[in-house]
Amino acid sequence: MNAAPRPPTSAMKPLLSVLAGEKVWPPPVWLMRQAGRYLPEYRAVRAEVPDFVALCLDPVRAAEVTLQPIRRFGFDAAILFSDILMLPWALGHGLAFKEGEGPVLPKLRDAAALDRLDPTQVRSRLAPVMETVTRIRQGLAGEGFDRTTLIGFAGAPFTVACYMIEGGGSKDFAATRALAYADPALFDRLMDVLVEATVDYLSAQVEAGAEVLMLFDSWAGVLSPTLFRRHVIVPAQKIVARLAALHPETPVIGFPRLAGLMVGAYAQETGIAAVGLDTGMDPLAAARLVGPGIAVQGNLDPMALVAGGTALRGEAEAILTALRGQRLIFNLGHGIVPQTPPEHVGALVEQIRAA
Ligand code: 1CP
Repeated sequence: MNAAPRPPTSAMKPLLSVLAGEKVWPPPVWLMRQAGRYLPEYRAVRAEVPDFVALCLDPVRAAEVTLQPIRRFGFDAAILFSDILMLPWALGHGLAFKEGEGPVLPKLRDAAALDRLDPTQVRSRLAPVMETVTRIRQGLAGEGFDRTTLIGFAGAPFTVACYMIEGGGSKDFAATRALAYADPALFDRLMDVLVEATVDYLSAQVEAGAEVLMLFDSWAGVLSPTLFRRHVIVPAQKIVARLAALHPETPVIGFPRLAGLMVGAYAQETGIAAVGLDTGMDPLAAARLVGPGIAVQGNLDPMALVAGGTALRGEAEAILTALRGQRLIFNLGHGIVPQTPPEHVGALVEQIRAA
């Protein structure tokens, strides 16, 4: 067993301090999808590797694009450049990214397809991702980013299952929800496979150098409260408990997007250190539901970042005012969109640092 979680000290990186229970002001700031197509330097690397899966499996380039936004903006966190769908890929499920279409996967609808998944291959097939993690840690230290924390991540089992069952993106994941009601035993078995594989994958990321982990449950909010408990809260509980036993010093941030009122139960019952709020959540009301023991992360509208100017300043100020002096990690309510002007990101970081 490792030592108990360290008490916070001001010598800690700001993000780790907030996650350890300290109130840090101005709040640490990073942005979901901060590496990506809005940056010309990302587009240049992307042009060298047209296949997105190949980019995620290229440790030198993946580490490079992870560091690009840190060099430009000095964010408090770097997030591993990869994708939540690399886990189904590693399970042997198949994955392709089609230009302009997003991800395309085979549709998992029966026990035969589930039985074809091979969890024994996850660590070896994702070894290049672990090498990326190690390279990012070395890059951050080598370039003097001593206050920047490295976040590893995975999709949460329900959101990963959404893409595996639906065969790609969807606006409401109707086939996934229908299957959850029609064949609960099959659905539970898929969730169990994904819980195990996710623990294995995230644990390997910590061993490689990740300091914080984040679970992206982007489609949690399409579920009824009953199914939300069964397929969002319970799997997150299992993953966080297993990781806490393996790596007690590594905090987990959960992002149950569109959870609405369920955010309170999610935050209190899963064992996470911080909860990500999506764009539609009132930060003060959400923080009350979440309770004092858990930090909140969020939740600027990515479209305010596209607009810039007074709209951006006003929206950022509203979050800072609502949670002034609280345990806040400033972020967006969802990922940066490609049309975002990089100067607006710079202006936002300046505003947060002056808060
Ligand atoms: O063309 C390109 O360059 C690919 C665009 C892209 C990028 C930059 C995809 C395809 N994935 C990523 C990277 C990525 N994805 C990261 C890297 C780190 C960072 O934040 O900078 C992370 C954390 C993700 C996570 C991810 N992928 C989520 C969860 C968060 C969210 O945005 O809701 C989801 C749902 C995905 C699936 C995915 N990957 C890519 C696309 C276009 C999609 C969405 C498909 C859809 O449902 O429409």
